Amino acid sequence: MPRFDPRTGDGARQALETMLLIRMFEEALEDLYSRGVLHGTMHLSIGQEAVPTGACGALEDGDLITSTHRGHGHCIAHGADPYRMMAELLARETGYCGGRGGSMHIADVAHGNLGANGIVAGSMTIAVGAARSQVHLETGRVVTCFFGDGATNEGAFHEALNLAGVWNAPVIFVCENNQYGMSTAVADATAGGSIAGRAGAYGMPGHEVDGNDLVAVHDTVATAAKRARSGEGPTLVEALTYRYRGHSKSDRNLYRTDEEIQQWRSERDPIARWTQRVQEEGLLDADGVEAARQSARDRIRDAVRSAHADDMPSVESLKDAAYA
Ligand SMILES: Cc1ncc(C[n+]2csc(CCOP(=O)(O)OP(=O)(O)O)c2C)c(N)n1
Repeated sequence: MPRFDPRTGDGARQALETMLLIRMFEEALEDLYSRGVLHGTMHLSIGQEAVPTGACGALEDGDLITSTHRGHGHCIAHGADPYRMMAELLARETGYCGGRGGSMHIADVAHGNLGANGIVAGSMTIAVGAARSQVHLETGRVVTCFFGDGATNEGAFHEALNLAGVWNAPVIFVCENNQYGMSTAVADATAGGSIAGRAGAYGMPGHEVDGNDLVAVHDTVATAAKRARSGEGPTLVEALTYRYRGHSKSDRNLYRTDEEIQQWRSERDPIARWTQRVQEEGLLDADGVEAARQSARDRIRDAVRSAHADDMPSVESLKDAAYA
């Protein structure tokens, strides 16, 4: 059974709270960064929350995911603890990688998250290998592989889809098409006009879906997961979405207009749309919405406070996690 059904009151609340957690987690990161408390760079997925939330909500506990450089949403939606994520970003011993990896290296193997990956398309072949293992080990698990539109012009994308097709591997490829790979618009870099359309070359179904529509993402991935679990093979899902923030902290947004960003924010925001829809459909009332908001706010505030109070790794432990 999928983790939640967004058409029930409980599922609607879970979906809302997860999207809010992702957004508030990243807003907290921005705040910490601007105050000089958090160092390095990071890639925020604010605006894209319905993709990981809908996709991971359609999976079962025990299923696997692979992630990207923009992976906070994948982590949270697949069950990671925001406190341990925050500790990782604040370079604390209690973080997922003992504070040594930061944003782009968080893995949460206990919940089936095989990890973020700083190499564009780098997790795609890992996902196919993991899916092949599930077949050999007869676990009945499926693997959801998240990647960006920029990854679809890397060799690894084509190798991964080809091998998944040849092996009939239980993978769901979820492309988060947020319209840009750094400053390059999808249309300027992608032949053929459609990422989902590439699925046909590898013998699998391809679906384009509104990535800011929680239910559309959930249902498409649920269908793909069912297909993968029953041995019918992989699916490619192209989820159309948008990132409001720059590519990373050094982006000055010179390749797009403020109007474009504002249009997505005001007309297509996934959280605003879901909040409105659940109330219109009577799944949650205003108090239920506020309770989800308050719960997410409390969890993020506790995560920041607790992580902040933790120790940084000692100098003596510097080499503990070095393998070469
Ligand atoms: C193999 C490789 N090439 C280039 C880079 C530099 N790089 C980091 S993120 C990025 C853009 C990726 O775009 P996309 O896959 O669409 O993901 P998004 O950032 O939009 O989420 C690039 C080119 C990299 N990390 N790895």
